[in-house]
Order: sequence, then C-alpha cells, then structure tokens
Amino acid sequence: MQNGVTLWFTGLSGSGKTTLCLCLDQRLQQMNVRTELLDGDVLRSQLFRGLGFSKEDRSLNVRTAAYLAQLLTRNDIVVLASFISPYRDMRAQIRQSIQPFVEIYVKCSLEECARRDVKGLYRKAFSGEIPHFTGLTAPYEEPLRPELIVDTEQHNEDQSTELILAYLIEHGYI
Ligand code: GGZ
Repeated sequence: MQNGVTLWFTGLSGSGKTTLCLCLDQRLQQMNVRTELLDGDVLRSQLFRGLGFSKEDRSLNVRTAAYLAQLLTRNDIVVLASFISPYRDMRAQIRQSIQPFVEIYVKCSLEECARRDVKGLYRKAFSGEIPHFTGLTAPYEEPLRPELIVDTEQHNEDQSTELILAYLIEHGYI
C-alpha cells in the first residue's frame, strides 16, 4: 500500500521541470507506483485558456494545481507538479495546504535557460513580445529551504531522476 506525496517542481521556464517530471514518472511507473502529472502548460490549456502571467493569474493557476494535488495526495497518489510558481509566498501557502509536500528546486541559470530556449520564448521575451516574463520582466524568487535542489546545468536528466528517487526511498515515500 503506497502513501501519497506531492513533489512540487519549481524553476524558470526551460530549466527542465517538465522533462524531469516525465522521466521520473516513467521510472516510478516501472516500480508500480501510482502517479499523476500536473503541469502548468497543460492546466492552462485545459482549464485556463487565456490566463496571463500577472501575479494574480499565476496565483489562480498555482492555487488550483495545489488543490488538485492535495486531493490526489490524500488518495495515495504520488503527484508530480511542475509549475514555475515564482513567488515564495505562494509556495509557502501551497506547502501549508498539502501533506506531505516536497519542494524540488530545478536550478538553472537564466543565461542557460535563454541559451537552450527550447520554445523560442526567451527570444520573444528579450524583444519585448512577451510581458511579465519570469526572470526577465517578472521575478523568480529562489526557494530558500527546498527539500531538494536539482541542478540541471550540472546533472543530466537520468542523474537528477536518480537523485530524486534516492530521496523518496530514503524518506519512505516509495
Ligand atoms: C513565464 C511563460 C510566460 C511568461 C508563457 N513567463 O517553459 P514553459 O513555457 O513550458 O513553462 C511556462 C508555461 C507555463 O507556466 P506556469 O503555468 O508553470 O507558470 S506559473 O506557475 O507562474 O503560473 C512557459 C510559458 O508558460 N510562458 N509566457 N510570461 N513563462
């Protein structure tokens, strides 16, 4: 019988949150762990088409995700939630609402994210086409005491996945 937990991945756009969640999800499923993915991009396209990136809009997005994560967690699912969630106060509120909660900071410098620019968003943001862009024209407040820091400039996705799996095993979550 497994217990639920929410793994909350926070970090800049392009830091590797989604990639890491997909990789971890695959590994957990191979271990017969029941998981659910919650991703900012998906939630926005399914529930909140047209929602922007002001602090209020991000708050609605992230609070909804936290509510869903909490329901799933209490039903013994391992939730992999991937949201930029750039504000410390928002993440602190989420932490209060979900038990157990593991904050994972997917760390990658702005320069490296902009260099990767997988979706071409940084190029657009630099030329002023995207308002409130995290790290450029909107803040990203680094976590002060996350349970885990995964540095995607230092480690590839397999190494990062193993690091998280080791943490989950060590703390009895899986
Ligand atoms: C940041 C933006 C923006 C702005 C569009 N700022 O790397 P991505 O592309 O796939 O992740 C981002 C995605 C979803 O963001 P979140 O829902 O995770 O954000 S939050 O938690 O703050 O609500 C990015 C893309 O939207 N994107 N415009 N202005 N990222």
